[in-house]
Amino acid sequence: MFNQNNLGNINGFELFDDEFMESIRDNVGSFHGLMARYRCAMMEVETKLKVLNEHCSFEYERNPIESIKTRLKKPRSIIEKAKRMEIPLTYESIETHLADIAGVRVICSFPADIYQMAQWLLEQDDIRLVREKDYIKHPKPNGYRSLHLIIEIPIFLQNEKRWMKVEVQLRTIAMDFWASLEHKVHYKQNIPPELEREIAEDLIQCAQIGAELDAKMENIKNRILGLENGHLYQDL
Ligand code: 0O2
Repeated sequence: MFNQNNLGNINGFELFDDEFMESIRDNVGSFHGLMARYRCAMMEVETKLKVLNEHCSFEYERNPIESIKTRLKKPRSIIEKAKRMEIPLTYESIETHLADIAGVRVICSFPADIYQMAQWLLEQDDIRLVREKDYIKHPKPNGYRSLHLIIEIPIFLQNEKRWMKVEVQLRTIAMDFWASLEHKVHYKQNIPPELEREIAEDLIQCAQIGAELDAKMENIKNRILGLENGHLYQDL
């Protein structure tokens, strides 16, 4: 049986991926309802970011955001993550424990823009910060850089207000370039083991080059705009 509070009714669910996927199909209405709520939350966050970008456009004559991408985690990825986390396969538990079902990726022009956009977003009174991971100040060992925010945002339905979690990833173009290509390499299956280590080292080096590029471009921008400390927005 597959209902609102029971995604699979499966004991030892690790053995029953296909059965689980089947049960999603059998109770597709509830699953679509959940995904629709995440989609609404993503739209709300995307709109807020577009408003901030538009604000900068008339206030400062520049756009700090290059592009925004949104994605909903696929059912299979949701199950795999739930399995890894060893949480029950119920809607309630998935909503509570999985923070990245709805993802918004924000590509900014410069590192300073990332922190400014994040600050302005988090200052809004209908946004709650759940968790922040700063992989820019503290890159992952493989070189990955991005600012991750898990936020909660309310969506208003017919008769209720629901707080939904959304993962916001903020990156520069250089960080996104690296992450996109690393993702492809990472998921390529046929890398010989003797090459793995070499490739990992090269990827770290590429990430460092990306970080230098970001710093240099930011410095050029600051010099052109005559910003001694880089705080374009300080007089707002
Ligand atoms: P997809 O398809 O991009 O969404 P947590 O969620 O806090 O329990 P988790 O999942 O490790 O723990 O979260 P974290 O560290 O914040 O990273 C989650 C997402 O960041 C990933 O989502 C990627 O999008 C991105 N990411 C993190 N590390 C790397 C990395 O080393 N390389 C690349 N290319 N991306 C990374 P998913 O779900 O893995 O994939």
